[in-house]
Amino acid sequence: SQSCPDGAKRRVCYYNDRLIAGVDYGEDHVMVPRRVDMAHALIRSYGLLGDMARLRTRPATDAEISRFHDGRYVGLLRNLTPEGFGAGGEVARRARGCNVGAVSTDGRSVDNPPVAGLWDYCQRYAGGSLAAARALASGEADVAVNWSGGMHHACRDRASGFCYVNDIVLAIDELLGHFRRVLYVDIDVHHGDGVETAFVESNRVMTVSFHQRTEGFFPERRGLLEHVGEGDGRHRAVNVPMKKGMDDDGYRRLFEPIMSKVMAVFQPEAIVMQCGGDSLSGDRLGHQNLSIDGHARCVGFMRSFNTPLLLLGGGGYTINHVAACWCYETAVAIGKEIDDNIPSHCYDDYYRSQGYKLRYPVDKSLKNDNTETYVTRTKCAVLRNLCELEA
Ligand code: ZL4
Ligand code: CA
Ligand code: ZN
Repeated sequence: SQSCPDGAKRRVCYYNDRLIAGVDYGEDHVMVPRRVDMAHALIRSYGLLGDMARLRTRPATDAEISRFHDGRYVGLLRNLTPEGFGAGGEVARRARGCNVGAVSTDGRSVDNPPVAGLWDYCQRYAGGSLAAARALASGEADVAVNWSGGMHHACRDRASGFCYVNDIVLAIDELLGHFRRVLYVDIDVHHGDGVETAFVESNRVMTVSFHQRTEGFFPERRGLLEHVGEGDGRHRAVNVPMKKGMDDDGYRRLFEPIMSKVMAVFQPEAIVMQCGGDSLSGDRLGHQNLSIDGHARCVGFMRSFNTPLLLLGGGGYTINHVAACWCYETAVAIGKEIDDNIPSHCYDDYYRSQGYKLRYPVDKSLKNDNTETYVTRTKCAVLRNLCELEA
């Protein structure tokens, strides 16, 4: 991994678990784990599996998950079944205390439902991220990929924002056993609050989140420019808040100078990147306007530093867009160009609305509230904070 020039191939390890695709958050819930299977089917149909080593792994153990999570919360998740929950009483009460199944005023819609097979699901996506971290630590891989991971909101003792177990914190913790400094970069449209909080006082982990910061957007009151980390971690939390309608150009004018500066001042030995697909144009929850090229350019940019790189999924609620994006980013990880025409495969029908092309057009009618002045000011403010880390 020391000296492969950019554009050159990388040794890529890839994790996929078919059982994750069957997890059901509820029929009208926006989180659809099947999108990971759709991405996998696309990756296979493009012939990319032959360019990667497949990670063989086991689900994460209770002990591994307990390295970050609270023992009582782990015990609750492990024993939670929709039946036990439905029976009401003690289990449901304890679960609600951990933000699982907390009911909103309409009496049914919840962010974190007590899904069937919940613990198995958590063990599998966390197992994938841990295996990916180990593949980087051992030097087996230059890039390791787990599109089912990236659950950045989960806290030590509670679920949040569709996330129950924080596989990112677990993977970073694993990397810290082998690397002195680990950089976390989060391009999901939401703020990476769970990861930032876990390492807010650490001088060995820098967290960087790019996100939509508008009135009422989840998670509220997080990800402000002035949140820069605390104690030993001061200036090692970086937040890049954006308005609605962010396009490829504006994003790039923030991402590249900020990440170049981060790499220069922090000098990480490993990078973990959360590639949430809800920052793409046309997402059901996000209001940004990135194209697949704009999103993948960020991945390509981080790859170009030749530092061990862990790629994770995250959000993404227009599932055909997300699957196309993660397939494209898998090709970027490998260093292979792929055709825009989607090969015929089992999930074909989902791509009809985008003319069976990988790259779908952005929303030309969406107003970009990120003025040139806003982008310049935000960039300068972030760079100024980062200067504080220079010796
Ligand atoms: C939904 O089930 O802001 C939309 C949106 C539609 C179907 C019909 C139910 C309608 C969740 C979201 C009512 C749903 C209202 N349907 C849910 C404060 C909230 C309390 C719950 O990408 N209501 C909470 C979480 C965010 C809130 C975003 C992003 C995760 C990630 C990484 C998490 N929660 C208001 C919303 C549903 C829907 C269910 C929804 N939830 C949109 N935004 C939220 O960063 C994976
Ligand atoms: Ca983010
Ligand atoms: Zn998100």
